[in-house]
Amino acid sequence: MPTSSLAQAAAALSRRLDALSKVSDDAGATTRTFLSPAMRRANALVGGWMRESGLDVREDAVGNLIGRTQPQSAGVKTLLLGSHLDTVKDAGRFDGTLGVLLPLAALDVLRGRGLSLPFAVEVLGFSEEEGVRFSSAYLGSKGYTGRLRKSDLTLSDPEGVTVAEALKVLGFPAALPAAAHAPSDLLGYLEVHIEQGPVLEDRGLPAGVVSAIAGQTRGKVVFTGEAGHAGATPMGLRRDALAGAAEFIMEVEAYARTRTPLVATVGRIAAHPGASNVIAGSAELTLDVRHPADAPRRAALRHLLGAGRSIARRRRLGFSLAITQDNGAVACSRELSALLGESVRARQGSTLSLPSGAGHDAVIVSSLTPVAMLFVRCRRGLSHHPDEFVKKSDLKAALGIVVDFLERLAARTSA
Ligand code: HGY
Ligand code: MN
Ligand code: MN
Repeated sequence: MPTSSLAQAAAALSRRLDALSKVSDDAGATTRTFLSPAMRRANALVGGWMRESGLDVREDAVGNLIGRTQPQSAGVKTLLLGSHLDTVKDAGRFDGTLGVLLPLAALDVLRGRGLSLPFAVEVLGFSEEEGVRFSSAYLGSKGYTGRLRKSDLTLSDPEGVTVAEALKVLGFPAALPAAAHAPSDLLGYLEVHIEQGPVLEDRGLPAGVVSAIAGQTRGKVVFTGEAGHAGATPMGLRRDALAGAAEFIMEVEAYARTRTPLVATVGRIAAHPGASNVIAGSAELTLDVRHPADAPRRAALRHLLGAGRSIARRRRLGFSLAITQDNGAVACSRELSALLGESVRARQGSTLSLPSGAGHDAVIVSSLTPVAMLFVRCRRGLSHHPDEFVKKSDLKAALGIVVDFLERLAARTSA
């Protein structure tokens, strides 16, 4: 099993992040969606690295990759460290993967220092966090925490394949798994993740501690009108679903623009039949609404539901909004975050507590155990983009913080 100095482990981490980014469903881009062929290859590659670090490795019923330092035993608690291995389309190298691979490097460094931890560690590579394929995020961590519901199994992708069918194709039971652990077995969960925003770079800090994770609601919106001849149908006689969708999209943006820190996004739209000389008979779009507090997010949903209905009425269209995901805001554990803050301060001289506008698996894992998150600076805060970038020196800084955190937690647990 490798034992490394901090510098060696950070260099190896950087090489692994590069290698993993090449495991993709799209040649020339990094794309790994839930239960795709690339996801299986990524699990095989990362599972091999977990074994190199001496972990027992398994895949659970929804394809999560799980590596344990020692078998579960009475009286020995487990610390969870992890993030997700799936990606958005044409993704960067660090979103999710950093939180799965950095803990392996930290264990190698601790082994090199001859430190054996008084608790078990489980490194988690969640199979689905982004919600790209089924427009509903966190299916991996929901499976791990026993929160997967029948309604999740019936979600369908743009090709009409359901989650249950996709699981069966890969040989996973389309069951509803129970939680992997009882809360009493766990010490907590630490997720290391790129900030995906500009704050750390603006403050000149390699890392910071996440205070809370914004609540997030996602939905599918459908406008239905009547397809017709683009040349022969007078403007006043049309029921143009795409024009109605366009008016709705502008309302989504206008509403959110005047209510910072609310953010609302239509990220995908599909018009049917989708021909240049045919008036769109229907238009399907995605909606993503987030806010650090729950009440303003719910108010936004109510407003946009009303706006969609009035646009539809005025244009003689049908309108529907189906919620595909709804997660309240989550506060990180004060105790774990304070300990993490001590490590950040010890390693970089000062610390910063900041909220997360992006969603993370910690939102779901927080139902099982207290969670803490370490944010790592990324260039220009760019993410969900192939130019996502973390400097090698920041990788080393984050690794040093997590090693320090594990040493502090070990000392506190042994005391
Ligand atoms: O969309 C998000 O917040 C995250 O990247 N899954
Ligand atoms: Mn992520
Ligand atoms: Mn992401």
